[in-house]
Amino acid sequence: MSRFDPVSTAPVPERAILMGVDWRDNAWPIDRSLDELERLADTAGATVVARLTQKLDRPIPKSYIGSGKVEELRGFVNRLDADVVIFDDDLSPSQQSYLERALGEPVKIIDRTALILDIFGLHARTREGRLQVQLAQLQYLLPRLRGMWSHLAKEQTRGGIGSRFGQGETQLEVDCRMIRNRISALRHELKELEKRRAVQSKWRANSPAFRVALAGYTNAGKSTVLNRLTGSDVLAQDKLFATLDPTTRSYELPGGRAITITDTVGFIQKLPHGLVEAFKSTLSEVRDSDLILKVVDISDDDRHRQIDAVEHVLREVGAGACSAVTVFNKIDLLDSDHIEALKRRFPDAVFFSALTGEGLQDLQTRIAREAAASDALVSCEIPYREGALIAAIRKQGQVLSEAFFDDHVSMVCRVPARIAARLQPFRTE
Ligand SMILES: Nc1nc2c(ncn2[C@@H]2O[C@H](COP(=O)(O)OP(=O)(O)OP(=O)(O)O)[C@@H](O)[C@H]2O)c(=O)[nH]1
Ligand SMILES: [Mg+2]
Repeated sequence: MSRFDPVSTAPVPERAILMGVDWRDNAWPIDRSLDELERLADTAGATVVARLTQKLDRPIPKSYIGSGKVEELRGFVNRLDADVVIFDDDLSPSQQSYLERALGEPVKIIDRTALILDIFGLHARTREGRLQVQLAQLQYLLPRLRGMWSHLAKEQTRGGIGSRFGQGETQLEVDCRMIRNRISALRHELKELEKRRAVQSKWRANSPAFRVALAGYTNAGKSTVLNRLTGSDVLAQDKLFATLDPTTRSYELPGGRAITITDTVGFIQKLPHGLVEAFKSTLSEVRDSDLILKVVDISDDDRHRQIDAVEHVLREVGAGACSAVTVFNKIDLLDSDHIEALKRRFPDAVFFSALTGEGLQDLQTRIAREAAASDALVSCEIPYREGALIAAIRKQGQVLSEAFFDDHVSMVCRVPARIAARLQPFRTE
């Protein structure tokens, strides 16, 4: 079927060429990085028709890649009738517009960041998620407007259709101002939402439930882990960045202890800093948790590089020092000898399959152990008027001994850190 088939009503997938630079000190081998870029392109609805690479020590300031490579790329674009060239690293606005001119209209030049921003735009569901993505997209767009308008400026000197649009520079200035206004409106709106989130998280901080957050590389299986543990039905898909907005579920551990588990956006190597910035308030869910479960897809050959990338983002959001447990997920995809060897190598990790449930008990036991370890042993005398606090101790903690007096109860108990803080005024030693 031709791509211009007049009968088909489905959107025609864009034909994409991937362009990667093999830097001398690449953390990822270029092929693996391009495999991932291809999955991102696929998630965004494009079909990859070719991949090109070049070995370089550093980017060429004007054109990013060498001039011979630009020519080669142009040949590929024409021969393969490509709609878009996707660079695996960030291009500066001027490199992007130079390449667009060099390769000729109508091919689009985008980079990894633009592709990720596009996918985020497709997957954002909540108001906050959509605003965060819009903000990051406009911030990306603003410095690139000049390049876009240069096409129209060119048209103006030639006359004809397009030449009557706006007035070159003035129109550019109008657009820049509009985008800047929109950016500050978005910032304002997000601040308001953030305040609301702060109220919620303060409320949660007062609630003694132990808070667990799932973090990890995109597609590691975080949402499936949440579903397996809590019996929920959040979207889990073999797609990159299926989850964008955080979901929190309460959950009762087998011993009866109530905890909450939060699933959130996945990480990726070369995650654009602007996006981390835009998602700061969403990612605060991870930073403010009592325990991070670092979910790793053990079946992925790149798992070590993925772990490094996740550590990098966690540090960036200020969650680098939080207590954490590594969960090697998808053990159903490995043979048992391999798993045994890995267990010996990583004695502290939990081995789990969110798909089959294998290792569920180990995971539950481990969470319970971590929760118990964060508890404090407290002796206190609590006046009866603090009924809610007494009830919280009974519900969330363990009463080891108690004696009743006229106006207070005297207790020795083991309680979560947040209850221990509330017991501070009533402590007896
Ligand atoms: N074989 C196997 N597949 C799994 C397991 N856990 C998750 N998957 C699959 O891996 C894919 C990704 O799972 P998700 O739960 O969406 O992953 P995620 O980490 O939430 O990914 P994003 O939200 O996209 O960042 C889905 O196709 C799941 O069915 C597992 O234990 N074994
Ligand atoms: Mg998910």
